[in-house]
Amino acid sequence: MLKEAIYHRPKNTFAYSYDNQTLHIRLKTKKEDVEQVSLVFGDPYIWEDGNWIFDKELMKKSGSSDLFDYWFIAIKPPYRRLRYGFELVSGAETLVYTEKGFLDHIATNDNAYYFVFPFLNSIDVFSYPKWVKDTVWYQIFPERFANSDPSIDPEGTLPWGSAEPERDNFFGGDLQGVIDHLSHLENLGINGIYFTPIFKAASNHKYDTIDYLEIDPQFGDKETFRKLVDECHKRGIKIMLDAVFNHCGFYFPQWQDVMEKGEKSKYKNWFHVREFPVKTEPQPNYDTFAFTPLMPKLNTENPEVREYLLETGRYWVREFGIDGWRLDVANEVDHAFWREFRKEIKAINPEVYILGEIWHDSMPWLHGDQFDAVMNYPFTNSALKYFAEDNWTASKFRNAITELLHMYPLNVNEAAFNLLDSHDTPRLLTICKDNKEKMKLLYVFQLSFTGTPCIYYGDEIGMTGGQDPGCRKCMEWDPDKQDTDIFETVKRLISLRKSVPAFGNNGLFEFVETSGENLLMYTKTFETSKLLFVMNPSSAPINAALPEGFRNRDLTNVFTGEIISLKDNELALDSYSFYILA
Ligand code: ARE
Repeated sequence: MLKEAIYHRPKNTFAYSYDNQTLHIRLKTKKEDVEQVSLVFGDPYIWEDGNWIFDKELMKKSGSSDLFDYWFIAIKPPYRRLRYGFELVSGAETLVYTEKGFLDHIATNDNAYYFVFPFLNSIDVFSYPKWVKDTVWYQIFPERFANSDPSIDPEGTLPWGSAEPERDNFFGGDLQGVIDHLSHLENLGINGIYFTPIFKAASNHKYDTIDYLEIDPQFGDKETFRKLVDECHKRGIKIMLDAVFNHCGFYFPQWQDVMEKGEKSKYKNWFHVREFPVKTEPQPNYDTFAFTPLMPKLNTENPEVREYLLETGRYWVREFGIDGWRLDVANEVDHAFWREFRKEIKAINPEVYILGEIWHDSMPWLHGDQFDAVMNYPFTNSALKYFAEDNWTASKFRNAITELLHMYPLNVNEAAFNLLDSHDTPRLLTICKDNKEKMKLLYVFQLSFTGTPCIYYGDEIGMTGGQDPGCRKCMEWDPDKQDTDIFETVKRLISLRKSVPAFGNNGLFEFVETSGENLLMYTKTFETSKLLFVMNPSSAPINAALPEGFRNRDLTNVFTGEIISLKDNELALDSYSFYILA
């Protein structure tokens, strides 16, 4: 047994409270090294004749990557406290892994050896707004969705779709345009909208905020925004706004005051100015987002800045009833601010979804005291490498997704914001090199995976576009130019996600090991209902030998409704095809 690879550490992704009664315990061992793991566990205070009383229960393998096997058990300690260790069997070798190292037997004379989950306090359980589990999001870049009110177009606005998007051109998208096209979203089955920034700013992307408490005049006014929120809520559609608290825009009045008065400005400590006078060239002598002089970084350790931003967060929840905040460049703002932000927002409405924009491992923000979730770009990157770019084999993809699922507690995974592209990346169809069959496979995976999925505006009708600004074209509203085949596929998948419990977030996701380079199979299980997803993202047809539970009986293709009878339990898959079997 390779002891160096055996790892457990309580109170993070290896031992956590899943709900008020349940602990999830995980262990990591070298791949294919350990044949059997049992949890050895008991109440820390129950002894008999000087011996600690323990139970033993087999753990199940919850996944394998290229390096590790992961073991899992859910346990409900009667008194919500636990002492535990692991009995590992590998061939003739049996070891007991405890907090104090390895024993050759289960010692009961002293339970101080063992790991401990001291007490399952309900308030410590990672909780997120449960409506998120059943939400399918649609991301809107407001400047490019629909122009319904030309009277508020900024100077130089171009006719809709008349030119390629540039960093600094405008096409007049506005909030009334969203209201006028809600039926498109309803038809697709969307029940959540994520808006990139809508507050007053100079650019077409509005990440350079001038006034956090005003709607940008080119998008409309507060009355129109209130109408938008009401119209969405009437349709069961949630609204999430984009909070840009890491930095402001160059024309933010407080920054302009610093530019004008330098060290004499009463706002000089709202920012991180390294020396005065302030210089923007050749490099800014103040902290910014990236090296963008037009985006001065805000000093969120300054109590005045904190209160200003906290009031922004409260205001749009309190006065307009928004349902979520997406936090821009969230990883560069201090944790103390986010802890306070969460407290303030949840005090007004505990059901608000707090989503951080972080592109990497985000466990430090996901202990339940800061964010409900992050934008799951590691999911995005793995899915694109396998389904779109043909860079990975099925086993490499399984390894990456298995690692991803074990990077966070299950209740964190359930709230993860699973996107395939965004306003910061090339569009899905472009990444798929215009192969829309590959794109459909990505949607099957995204819409059946654990977490809350997001569709980027226009992808559903086959829009293309490269890296920002290319991915920000005007939405295509000419029905003759919309790809209804993609639309109908996404619509059907969303409908299945909503109507079939195993399909959505309540279904347990498990890979089925396959030998083929490309054949991907996984199941989703909810109570007694089990779905089998079989996918071939390659250009060559392949055969799939179906697993136990889907053999020697007629099957239903849940996606099409057709009944399938297989003579030898082999399913033939054309290139770029999928089956969802029950
Ligand atoms: C645009 C171009 C830049 C150009 C700049 C010039 O993209 O290449 O230099 O214009 O002005 C907003 C606008 C962008 C604009 C940017 C700067 O939408 O169009 O850039 O402002 O003016 C990292 C951050 C992540 C950030 C991305 C862009 O971690 O937070 O970079 N995303 C948010 C928003 C953006 C927004 C900003 C931040 C600024 O979603 O839309 O940009 O408010 C790897 C790294 C990530 C990195 C990612 C993308 O995966 O791990 O950390 O994200 O690449 O670069």
